[in-house]
Amino acid sequence: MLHDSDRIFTNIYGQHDRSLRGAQMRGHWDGTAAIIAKGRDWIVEEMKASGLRGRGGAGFSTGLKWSFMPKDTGGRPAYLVVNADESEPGTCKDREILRHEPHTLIEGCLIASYAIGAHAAYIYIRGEYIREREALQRAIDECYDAGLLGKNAAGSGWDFDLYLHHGAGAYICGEETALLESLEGKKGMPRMKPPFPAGAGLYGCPTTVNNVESISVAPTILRRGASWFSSFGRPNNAGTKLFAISGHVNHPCVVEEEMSIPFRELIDKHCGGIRGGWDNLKGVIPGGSSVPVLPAAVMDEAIMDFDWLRGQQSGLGTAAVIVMDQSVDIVKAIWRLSKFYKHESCGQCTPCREGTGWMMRVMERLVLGTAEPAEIDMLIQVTKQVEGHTICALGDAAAWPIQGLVRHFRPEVEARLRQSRIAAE
Ligand code: L3W
Ligand code: SF4
Repeated sequence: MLHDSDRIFTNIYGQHDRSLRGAQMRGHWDGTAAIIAKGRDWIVEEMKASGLRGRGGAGFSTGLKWSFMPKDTGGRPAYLVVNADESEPGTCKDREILRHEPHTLIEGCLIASYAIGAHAAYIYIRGEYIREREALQRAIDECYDAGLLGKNAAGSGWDFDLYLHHGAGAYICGEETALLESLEGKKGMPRMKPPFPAGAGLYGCPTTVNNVESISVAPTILRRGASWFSSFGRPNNAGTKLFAISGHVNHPCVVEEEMSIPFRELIDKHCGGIRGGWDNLKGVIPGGSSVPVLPAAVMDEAIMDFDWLRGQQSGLGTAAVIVMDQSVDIVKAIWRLSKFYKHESCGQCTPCREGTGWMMRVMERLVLGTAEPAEIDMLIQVTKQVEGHTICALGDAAAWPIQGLVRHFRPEVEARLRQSRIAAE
């Protein structure tokens, strides 16, 4: 059980002073130079031991990612790039950090950059986040004025500059290599991996790309210790986590909770339950639009972490929990996601460019009830042709929600086709 004193984000609702002074009074920027003085290896090892897995969707170990950065860069600069392009439908957790807790992120940028050998970091923020950008820039300016950024940042002996760059509203720029392309002034099109950014990232230099939340929790982990952080959640699913809960709950919210919290507890404790009661629950997309929907029966016993949800052929993703009650037309809801992915495909690889269009059009016929029943299996075959055959994960993200729909709601899809046929006769 998570107590208030265990929360990293103590101002997530903006109820306290957001300025540097306020952040310092809540414990941020406390002993930053002392953490840095412990050295690069200590920081990376402590992050590994904490068990923090990336909070941007993929869940890759943050400490391990930092350890990939070469110590000998061959004269090239190293960079930290923070992915604040939060665009995954349902996801609005980083927005709260940017608005109300910007100092957790800025302090995290300094410490992470030192740990990977970077003297500069870029925060790539989504174009629509205008107020968030303003709040973050104000906080960055405060830090420069206070000597926490710039030469000998925070008295650490490390020179460090932080730049804010805003995107222009393309979902694909949240994919790490498309983001790097965009930051370089080019069209946001994903690169083939490998090489991973640690080998060749921004301007071909060693780069670490991390999500806002991953960087923001690092200073508190290092202050309170890896074992404190790893004491929350199940093994391999450590820590506290921001959940963004939307849809048909009584009180949608963003909340920091212990990883591995049961779904029922999360919703009852923070959202006042399901609209119309638990019997009214139909399904949940547990981790942002890219992960497959799960039906109420599965969610009844769900544990909200990476491994449990993966075991159900879904995922924790960004922990954007989209709750749907019985009023939802689930076929139409998934069609809407197909339309989104078709629109956001960058078009450079054929399975995604053509496949997202195919999937959307068949989904459209399922919504209208004009598809042949055999098209359901054909649709699944198309998703298999796209999944795993593309340059970036957008292709998978377009395929998975449809697979989830057919896996769990096939009788509903079939009944819809039968009813339209009867109506047409
Ligand atoms: C060096 C290796 N680095 C992996 C690094 C890699 C990346 C991280 C994870 O997609 C997912 C996507 C969305 N040497 C490495 C290595 N890395 N192997 O580790 O890599 P990967 O490829 O597993 O994932 P990704 O490309 O970062 C992210 C899904 O998250 N998603 C969330 C989307 C979220 C947003 C948002 O608004 N925040 O867009 C939800 O499910 O679909 O599958 O850094 O370089 N051998
Ligand atoms: Fe572009 Fe889609 Fe290929 Fe990703 S999978 S690179 S979005 S065409």
